[in-house]
Amino acid sequence: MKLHPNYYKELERYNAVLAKKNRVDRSFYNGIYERWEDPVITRDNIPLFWKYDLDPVANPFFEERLGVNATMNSGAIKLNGKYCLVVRVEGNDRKSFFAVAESETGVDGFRFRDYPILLPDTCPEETNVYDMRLTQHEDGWIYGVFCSESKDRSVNDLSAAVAAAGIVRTKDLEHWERLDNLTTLNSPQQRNVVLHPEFVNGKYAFYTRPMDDFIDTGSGGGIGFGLCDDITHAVIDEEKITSMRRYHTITEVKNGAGAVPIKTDKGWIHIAHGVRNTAAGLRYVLYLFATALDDPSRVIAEPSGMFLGPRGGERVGDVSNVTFTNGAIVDDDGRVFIYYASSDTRMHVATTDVERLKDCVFNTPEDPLRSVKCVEQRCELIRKNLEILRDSKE
Ligand code: M1P
Repeated sequence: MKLHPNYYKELERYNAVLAKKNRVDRSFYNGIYERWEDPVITRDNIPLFWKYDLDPVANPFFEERLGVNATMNSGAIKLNGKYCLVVRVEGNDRKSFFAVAESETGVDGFRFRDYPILLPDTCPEETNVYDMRLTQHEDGWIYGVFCSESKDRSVNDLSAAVAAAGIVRTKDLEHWERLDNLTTLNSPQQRNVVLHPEFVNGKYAFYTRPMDDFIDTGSGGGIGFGLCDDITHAVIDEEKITSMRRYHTITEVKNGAGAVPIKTDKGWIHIAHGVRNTAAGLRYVLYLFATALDDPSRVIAEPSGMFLGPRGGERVGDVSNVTFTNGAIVDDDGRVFIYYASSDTRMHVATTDVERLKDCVFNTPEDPLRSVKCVEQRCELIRKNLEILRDSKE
């Protein structure tokens, strides 16, 4: 069958996107990580056959029938030698779904598998799903924990919603078993829930985000932590707070766990997101903290301020001024690929290694929480450096 001529034009464009080599952005330096010139996944990575009806009789003008608006917040693991992202794909209809995209390099050439993930339809009330965290657990399964959103029918408000943590598991990112949603007895809503990769005291351990409401975390003090016995019917009866929200910091309005924590000899490194309010709306940035190896809920290092925030074109998108991560991959040689979305629109990568991350987490000073103390902190650094500079000239 002869296809519409525009199909071949669009296919050429799609192939060029997938073939384009990404390069480190040399205009940026902070010593901690590299940024890359191009996003790793945009809606241009979506196969044409997901969007167009290729039948020239049914679609004589070669019009998009099921468009895709955004590709963002992706879980990440390395599987069978490939860098795999479970991408949050948002259709033009506003509903999100999950799809696996794979790359040989981790920084470019991300190709979606032929079909998106069709989750077992076990929750009739569920309207939307998004932001899957992928955990390669020591029990041998790969778990996906995601936000399962339903309409809140308890109030007379069309946009009121309830967020819960959905749980699936797989061995190959192809066949998925849906488990019960997580129940947290003391928190009515949950989002940004992450499964810890190891058992803690013989139990499954989750990082949670206690919330009073769908948007506001309300009295929720920060990122929670709780244990459960049975992952197939996960119930957490007690959440304790690990990384706390603090006044006049990047976490003042909310925070949430991001990538699955990275195990190092000095502690678990967490890459989370913090949210503050501004006159232009909420601003989401990434930040780091570390917890103890013998108790992954106990914070042992809290470097000051943001780790990564939106920059240049990253600042603009469907929800502007946002960077958000829910996936990172650590290679056997210690290289770390931090996948982050900008402004709820596209996916990027920042690359570093475990040694640099450790150095950043454990040697960046803490936030002294008041301007005058911050100036003292900076003056101390300046004094020391001016001495070093003087000495270097002698
Ligand atoms: O729009 C920014 C982010 O908002 C939510 O994060 P949080 O629950 O911390 O407010 C999430 O819905 C996330 O998907 C989104 O990127």
